[in-house]
Amino acid sequence: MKKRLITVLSALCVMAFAGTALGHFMVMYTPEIAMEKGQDLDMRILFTHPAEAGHMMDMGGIEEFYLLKQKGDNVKKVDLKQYLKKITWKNPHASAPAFSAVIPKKEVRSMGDYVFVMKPGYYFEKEEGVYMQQITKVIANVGSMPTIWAEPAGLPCEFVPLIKPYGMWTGNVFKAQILSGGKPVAGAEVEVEYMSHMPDLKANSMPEKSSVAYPHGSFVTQTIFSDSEGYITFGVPRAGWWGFAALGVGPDKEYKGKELSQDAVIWVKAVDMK
Ligand SMILES: [Cu+2]
Repeated sequence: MKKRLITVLSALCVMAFAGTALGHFMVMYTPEIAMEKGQDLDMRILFTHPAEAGHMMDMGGIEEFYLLKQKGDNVKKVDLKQYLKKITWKNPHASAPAFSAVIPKKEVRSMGDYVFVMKPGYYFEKEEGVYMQQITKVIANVGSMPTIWAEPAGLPCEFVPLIKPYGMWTGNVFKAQILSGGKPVAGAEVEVEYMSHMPDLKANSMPEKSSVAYPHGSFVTQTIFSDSEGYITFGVPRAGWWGFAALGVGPDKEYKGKELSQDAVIWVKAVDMK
């Protein structure tokens, strides 16, 4: 009897927690992350609900935007803030301030991995009375030579992949460890969404039509948890872009006297085997 009550209560807790800020994703997008040669990378940074081309949020500017790449035995950090341009991103029923950036070829020329990191400002979610900040990572590769993709980037919180996030087939299992302050986070709640409305970089918008028919709301934002050592596993059912957001795992818990959800986000891309 006692046991059952605890189960019910913990289920309610999980549900209440899941209700906070469901399906928000910082999106850092460029069409191709597995490149043969270095090239200009056309990027967009926006804050939305990508599975629905839904509601958009003002991310509160960008605090940090840089890439990490291997140079000799060291990892070199290249600041990319100079390339940011303010834009307005328009979804069918919402729009918000966002950013574009063309990262010139000279920054992504040599073979190896490029870890892009973006730390936005703070977004205040009025309904919940909490601030949100999603520290976002996307890993690209030039020339098929792997370098630093599996290394922690030293972020306040982050996903460290255990499978090349730019070299995944449809049906592969995405595995990653969630770190906060460099330490694994057990039992972290992770939301997973599919980019079912592909960003249109010319129009700076997402199309109205979804590429997925969702049979029930539960499929729009899937929820998984990290295990006791901070690992997540997720079988990737479809080609395209998949976003993972570990909620409230970051070390900062408060901003301007209000609760802060400092989240880790990573985007990965799967390709069909032909
Ligand atoms: Cu929202």
